[in-house]
Amino acid sequence: MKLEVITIFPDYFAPLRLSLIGKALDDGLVRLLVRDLRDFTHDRHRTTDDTPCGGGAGMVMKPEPWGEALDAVLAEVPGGPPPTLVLTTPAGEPFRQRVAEELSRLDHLVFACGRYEGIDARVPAWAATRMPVRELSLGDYVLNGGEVAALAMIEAIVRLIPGVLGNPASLVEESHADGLLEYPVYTKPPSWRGLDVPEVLLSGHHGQVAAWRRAQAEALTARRRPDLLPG
Ligand code: JD8
Repeated sequence: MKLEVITIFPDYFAPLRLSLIGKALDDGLVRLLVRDLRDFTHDRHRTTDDTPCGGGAGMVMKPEPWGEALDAVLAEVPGGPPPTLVLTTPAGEPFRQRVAEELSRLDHLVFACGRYEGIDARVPAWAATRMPVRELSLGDYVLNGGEVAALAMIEAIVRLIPGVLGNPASLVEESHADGLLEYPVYTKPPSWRGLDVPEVLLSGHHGQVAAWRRAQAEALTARRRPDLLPG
């Protein structure tokens, strides 16, 4: 996967060079290019925002720098299939595990990270004439910009790419992977501060362990996230 990010805060994405995502980069499973939006401005102050049309508080991101940045992205895939543009926004479609799975199968993703009151609405409108556009929200709360959301989405997406995680089997039982929350996990010691590991997990009966874990996941989901259960 070729992964591009366009932002006025490129340093936000330095953490992607760490841990598993960093290894995926080193292994060539993912190629990352972080573009500074200010490189696509032409004034002395490298301005990326302006006052909102119609009035109101705050500033809006100008369309021109975004247009030039996206032109630069497209110039690198002449005649080839265009990337999918992911625009993070609180007004977006909810980013869920199934969206992460869908995006993890694409060859080229570009994340547009806005700031201020958001990006001029003509940017996604124009971009949609040149490439698929997904406007996605990390959750129902307000952040100061799109970078944190993009980081979370990128981690959720990249970890699903074959070869990134050492043990792909671990993807199967994860929370939300099978529509349920994850069962509680334990390790040694068998007793800690008067709290014991459930006996079944020490029994060596794999079938009983699997049944206990499924029951725990179902009970936890019913208690904390009944909305995830069918019917
Ligand atoms: C992109 C600018 C800040 C948002 C005025 C605060 C996603 N789940 C999410 N919450 N917030 C965002 C998000 C916030 C952003 C931008 C994403 C660009 N802001 C704006 C509107 C109100 N400020 C997000 N994904």
